[in-house]
Amino acid sequence: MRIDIVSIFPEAFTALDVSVVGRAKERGLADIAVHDLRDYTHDRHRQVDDVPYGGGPGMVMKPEPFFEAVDALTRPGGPAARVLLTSPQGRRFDQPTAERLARAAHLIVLCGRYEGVDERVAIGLGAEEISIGDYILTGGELAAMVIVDATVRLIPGVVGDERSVEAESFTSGLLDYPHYTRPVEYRGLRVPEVLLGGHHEQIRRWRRREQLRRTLARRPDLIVWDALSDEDRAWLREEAPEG
Ligand code: 9D3
Repeated sequence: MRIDIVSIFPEAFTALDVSVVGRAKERGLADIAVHDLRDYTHDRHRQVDDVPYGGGPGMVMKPEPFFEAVDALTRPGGPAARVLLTSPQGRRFDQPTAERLARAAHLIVLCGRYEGVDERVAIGLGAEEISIGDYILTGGELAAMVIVDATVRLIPGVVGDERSVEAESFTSGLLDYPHYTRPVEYRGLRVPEVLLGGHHEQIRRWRRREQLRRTLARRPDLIVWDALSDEDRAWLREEAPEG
């Protein structure tokens, strides 16, 4: 997969050179390039923003550098590129979106900044606006890195053990159970006894119960009651007797 990122802060993307994405780059599974939006301006000041029509605070990113960047990065005869625009107004990025993007041959990620981006970028470039969540960032660069990280790890061969990625599509939709490793006691905190015994059925039931308990406490929105077993539902009713 080819990924082009366009930003006024290209140096922010060194974070993508480490870990799983970095290895994917090295191994040629993801061809990721970062481009300075200002390289697609033509004026002496390399201006990428201007005052908003209609007035109001802040600056708006000009359309022309984005259009020229996408033109330059879309090879004629090459695979049709999907163009993304990071934006607080976008659809919320989630795992199904990452799975959809991972099937693309070429992604171009445009990073917004300032108060916003001229609306013609979304309309004229067919750019899909994507937000990463309901909190305010200072710009789209971190959002772009989140999107690229979540997408690249789904490319076949990128994550070392293919089974861990496969397993994700079969997960319960619950939060994970607590994990422990050695030592068995640290600063007075002990590993739960059930994990030390090697009784696999007991361990499986304990972990399932912990998953249900945590999900109910922290992410009740994730619980699909109809998808649970009678035993699961009974456990959950113990946790939340009034529910
Ligand atoms: C507080 C300013 N807002 C209303 C006047 C508008 C605003 C503009 C630009 C708020 C944030 C930003 C910068 N954020 C992004 O470009 C962004 C973002 C985000 O803030 N949260 C989650 N996902 C994303 S994707 C891009």
